[in-house]
Amino acid sequence: MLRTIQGIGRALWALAFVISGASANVPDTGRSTVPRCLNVCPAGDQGFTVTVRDANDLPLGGVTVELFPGGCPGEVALLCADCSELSGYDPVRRSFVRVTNPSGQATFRLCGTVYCPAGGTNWVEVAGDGVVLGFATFLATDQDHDLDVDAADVALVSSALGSVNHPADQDCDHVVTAADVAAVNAHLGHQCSGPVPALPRSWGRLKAAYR
Ligand SMILES: [Ca+2]
Ligand SMILES: [Ca+2]
Ligand SMILES: [Zn+2]
Repeated sequence: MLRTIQGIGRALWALAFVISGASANVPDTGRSTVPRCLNVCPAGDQGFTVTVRDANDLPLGGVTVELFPGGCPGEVALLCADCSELSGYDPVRRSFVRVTNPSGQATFRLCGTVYCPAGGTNWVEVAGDGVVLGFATFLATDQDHDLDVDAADVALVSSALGSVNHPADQDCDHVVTAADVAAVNAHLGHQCSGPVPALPRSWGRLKAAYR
């Protein structure tokens, strides 16, 4: 009897070791931090950070963070050619990739407009080394997707006031309010800092390249 109990104890200890061994140094969904809003502006002045931690709450460096449009296969990414940061865009998977620093953080400052033509929320799957950490939504200041923020973009948000789960939402509270109008207004005049492709011929090319 005693031997059996000792045997069970050893087995449990071994199991606990295997479980802890499997979870340490592996991204943990509950401990990691994923923003709900993935804000982008053509000027690249909006950023968001994903923080990856393991089951022991330790930050994990060297983890590949991917923003994958799992809920929107038709995602359109219009990216400025001249951005201070490489886009890390994979045109095949239509995803954006960064590697976490020693603090477990991957910060994205994208220049351009990323959106889902079908609309919707939480269509971006955020993963760390293949472990899904959460879901989020790209939100663009450039509402009409011509790579600038002007009065037309502000007007689009104003006309959507009161709408629920609308792409004009900028702060992820799911309702378009005066705060969202103010948020886009704050980026008025922002555009790609490099040459903006001439419309409409290059527009089509650019779309084709990033679709
Ligand atoms: Ca615009
Ligand atoms: Ca809002
Ligand atoms: Zn801006």
